[in-house]
Amino acid sequence: MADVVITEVHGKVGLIRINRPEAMNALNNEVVDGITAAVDRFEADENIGCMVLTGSEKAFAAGADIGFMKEFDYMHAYKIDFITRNWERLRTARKPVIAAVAGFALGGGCEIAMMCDMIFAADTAKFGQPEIKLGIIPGAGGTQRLPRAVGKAKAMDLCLTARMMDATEAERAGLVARVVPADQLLEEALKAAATIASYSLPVAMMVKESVNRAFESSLNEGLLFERRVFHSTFAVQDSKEGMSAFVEKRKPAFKNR
Ligand code: DAK
Repeated sequence: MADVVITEVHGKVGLIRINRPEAMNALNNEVVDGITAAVDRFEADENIGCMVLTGSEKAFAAGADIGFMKEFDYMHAYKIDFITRNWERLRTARKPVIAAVAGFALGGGCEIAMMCDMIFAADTAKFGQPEIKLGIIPGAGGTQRLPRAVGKAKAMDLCLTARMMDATEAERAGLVARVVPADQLLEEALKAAATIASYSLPVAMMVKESVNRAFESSLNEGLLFERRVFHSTFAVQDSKEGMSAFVEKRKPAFKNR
């Protein structure tokens, strides 16, 4: 049987691909555990500076595997801590992660994309939280991350009507960082990831941590956090290298120190 999650290394970028074409990349435990293992591996690999999570041309992921989920009862979901038990690894990744989305990103597919640091969308991408059609609610972060990304009005619209949003609307609404032609999606995502990976890794991690703080604290606390982290960059050798290289009109040679 083919691996449901495939990993590749492209220079300093770790690529993670969901690979269940027969089920529109629907997410089951095997897929989520596979993503977790891939993130663990790339986080531990000193050579990797950024990750890209992608699916297929047709589907990034069409949500949770409905066949697997329909057998659940409340006590089982509670006891195994369904979703929480293996879902959070992407959120806790310290290296930046780009979601490269083509085709359907529905339910858990949209939610897993939103756990990444930014989303690049092919012009074929379609985002949605259609759980209400199944008699459930978005339960893997959708009711919390979607309003933060697109505002309450559009989040309510998507979660309550179950309609899909195309890439243009998603970019306009702030869910998506860039929209690119479908045949250039992976290339663009890998290129951006390579750019990120060319910088000092600890500094890229500090940027990510600081931007994320904007969603988890008041402006005052967030600014204080940012300022302290900024001060600490003067203790990073790579900041000396970056500024010296600029002044000396040469390319910096970052050492991740
Ligand atoms: N689960 C299982 N199979 C799926 C699937 C899904 N979510 N989505 C598609 N498939 C299968 C179809 O059954 C079909 O299989 P065959 O009949 O060929 O055997 C095949 O993929 C192709 O699908 P369609 O024939 O339906 O293709 P269309 O182009 O007509 O439509 C579609 C594509 C994506 C619009 C449609 O398939 C669709 O609406 N899919 C369901 C979308 C949805 O409701 N998703 C679930 C939302 S609930 C979790 C993490 C998160 C969550 C739960 C657990 N874990 C950590 C495990 C979150 C919950 C949700 O996502």
